[in-house]
Amino acid sequence: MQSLFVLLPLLPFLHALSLPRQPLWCPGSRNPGNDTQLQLALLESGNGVAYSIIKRQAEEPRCGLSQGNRSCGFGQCCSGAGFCGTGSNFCSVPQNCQRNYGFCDSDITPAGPNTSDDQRNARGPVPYGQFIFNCTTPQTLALTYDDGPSNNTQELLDILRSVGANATFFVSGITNGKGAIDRTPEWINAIKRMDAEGHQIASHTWSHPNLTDLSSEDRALDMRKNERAIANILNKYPTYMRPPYLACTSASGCLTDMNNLGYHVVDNSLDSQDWANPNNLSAMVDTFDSGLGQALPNGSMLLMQHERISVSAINLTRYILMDITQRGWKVSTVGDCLGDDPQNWYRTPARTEPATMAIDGCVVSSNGFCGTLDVFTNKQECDDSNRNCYTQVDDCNSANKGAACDKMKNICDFQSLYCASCGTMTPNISCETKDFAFTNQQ
Ligand SMILES: *[C@@H]1O[C@H](CO)[C@@H](O)[C@H](O)[C@H]1NC(C)=O
Ligand SMILES: *[C@@H]1O[C@H](CO)[C@@H](O)[C@H](O)[C@H]1NC(C)=O
Ligand SMILES: *[C@@H]1O[C@H](CO)[C@@H](O)[C@H](O)[C@H]1NC(C)=O
Ligand SMILES: *[C@@H]1O[C@H](CO)[C@@H](O)[C@H](O)[C@H]1NC(C)=O
Ligand SMILES: *[C@@H]1O[C@H](CO)[C@@H](O)[C@H](O)[C@H]1NC(C)=O
Ligand SMILES: *[C@@H]1O[C@H](CO)[C@@H](O)[C@H](O)[C@H]1NC(C)=O
Ligand SMILES: *[C@@H]1O[C@H](CO)[C@@H](O)[C@H](O)[C@H]1NC(C)=O
Ligand SMILES: *[C@@H]1O[C@H](CO)[C@@H](O)[C@H](O)[C@H]1NC(C)=O
Ligand SMILES: *[C@@H]1O[C@H](CO)[C@@H](O)[C@H](O)[C@H]1NC(C)=O
Ligand SMILES: CC(=O)N[C@H]1CO[C@H](CO)[C@@H](O)[C@@H]1O
Ligand SMILES: CC(=O)N[C@H]1CO[C@H](CO)[C@@H](O)[C@@H]1O
Ligand SMILES: [Zn+2]
Repeated sequence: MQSLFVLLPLLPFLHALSLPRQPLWCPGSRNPGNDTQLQLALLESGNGVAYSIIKRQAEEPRCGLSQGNRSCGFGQCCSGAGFCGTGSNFCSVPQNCQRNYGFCDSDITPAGPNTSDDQRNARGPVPYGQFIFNCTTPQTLALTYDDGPSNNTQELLDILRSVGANATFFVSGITNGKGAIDRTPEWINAIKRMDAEGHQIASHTWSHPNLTDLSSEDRALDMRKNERAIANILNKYPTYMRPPYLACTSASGCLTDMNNLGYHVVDNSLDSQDWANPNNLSAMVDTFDSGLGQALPNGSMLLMQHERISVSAINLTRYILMDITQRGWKVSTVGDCLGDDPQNWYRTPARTEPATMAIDGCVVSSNGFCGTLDVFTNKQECDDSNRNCYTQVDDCNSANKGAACDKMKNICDFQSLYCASCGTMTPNISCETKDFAFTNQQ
């Protein structure tokens, strides 16, 4: 089916304020001529069910702003060009789906208890709820990558590891049809690896909306969804965020909302402009060189790049790392370049349910330690899972992972109580991972 659609190149999503609001190309648009072809092809294949679905769409295919604000039917998404359908050509955000005229990927909610009631105390010296443009530590370069994780993450992490450099990843939860970060093994592994190798994980929202345009409620919802998804992977979520398109005005109440949610709002001191010419390495190198040329010898730089632009994430990063070490500057995370203790970069969610953790998720993750809980469905398995829990605490202690081991032990203790009471009482209460919820000790 897919091959009959007009497949448009998935251009990396761009976010400078200076960009025209309407892209020149039309994401998600379909050529009606090809709709007819699609129907014929399905008829020939004798696939009656698929044909009837497509036919219904063909009869009432239009939706959205340009189409009298018509909404699509249940479960259908309204593409940018105003057609109803399913799949990432119609449903993926931010490019392909018109929100509010049907379903969009942004409407998906990660599993697990929400973070609505979490304490969000301000900690550390870095201001909350206002834009941060510069590093404060002299002679540091903060490398930041938006819109990941992506197909470039692993190679980028290899490059950073080869020189021992730490960077900051502003990750978005469910963009560009890549699947939810906490439900896609590739992205789960990428985010765990970022964390394990000393990089900072920050939020770039769940669905990449223009936050200025949203109501306070929708802003908080989108931020919290990304919190839950990241916490499903790492059992912690960021206190640093970068708004998509750098759009989060004070007048709209966005900055106040970010303050209430406990976020540092990170802009940049130099935009690599990788989005302007995504294949032109020398243009990016020129931009970087002239930015660095204007910096004082004891200055600093907070650079913005895009992870999905391969020439930027891979080639430009290689160039920068070579160049910057010659200058004697240090590459660091945003948190480090602002002098903020790594403990302040994240919060621990008040509530967690292991059954809703990401595939192979950590219930405790810190300093290279990933504590897991084996899934159980009866009392016997609960006890086995609990024994393995304590084994991990011992291993954790042997490896001197400090506070992480105490956190893990707390969870094992909760589980021990749970296993002792489940499956035995009248009425018989179930003994399953999904019914075991624990509270994280702050
Ligand atoms: C569609 O919605 C937009 C924005 O809400 C509004 O400005 C416009 O008048 C509506 N059009 C119709 C035909 O209802
Ligand atoms: C979060 O969970 C609480 C408790 O279950 C519930 O009362 C609240 O409505 C939820 N909030 C959101 C935004 O889902
Ligand atoms: C990422 O890689 C996978 C397989 O390696 C491929 O199917 C997919 O199209 C790629 N995505 C992008 C955005 O390049
Ligand atoms: C990178 O982060 C790790 C873990 O926080 C830290 O031990 C290491 O010193 C950092 N490297 C640099 C160059 O700052
Ligand atoms: C974000 O929304 C605001 C308010 O509607 C608008 O002024 C601004 O241009 C939008 N930014 C982008 C990049 O679309
Ligand atoms: C790439 O950028 C450089 C420097 O801005 C410019 O001179 C060159 O023409 C560009 N190349 C292409 C193919 O656009
Ligand atoms: C950086 O260097 C300039 C010029 O040499 C000097 O005026 C300034 O005080 C220095 N700033 C810091 C933070 O050392
Ligand atoms: C980027 O680096 C790759 C090797 O990793 C190389 O094949 C490619 O030609 C480079 N691209 C540019 C634009 O220099
Ligand atoms: C509770 O159910 C389990 C299996 O589901 C069974 O082995 C156990 O005997 C039951 N206990 C009581 C008190 O009914
Ligand atoms: C009739 C028609 O417009 N056919 C187009 C369908 O889409 C392909 C590209 O996928 C075009 O090459 C055809 O011209
Ligand atoms: C003190 C300092 O370096 N301020 C700079 C922070 O970044 C903005 C945006 O690039 C510059 O305009 C400031 O001069
Ligand atoms: Zn972005």
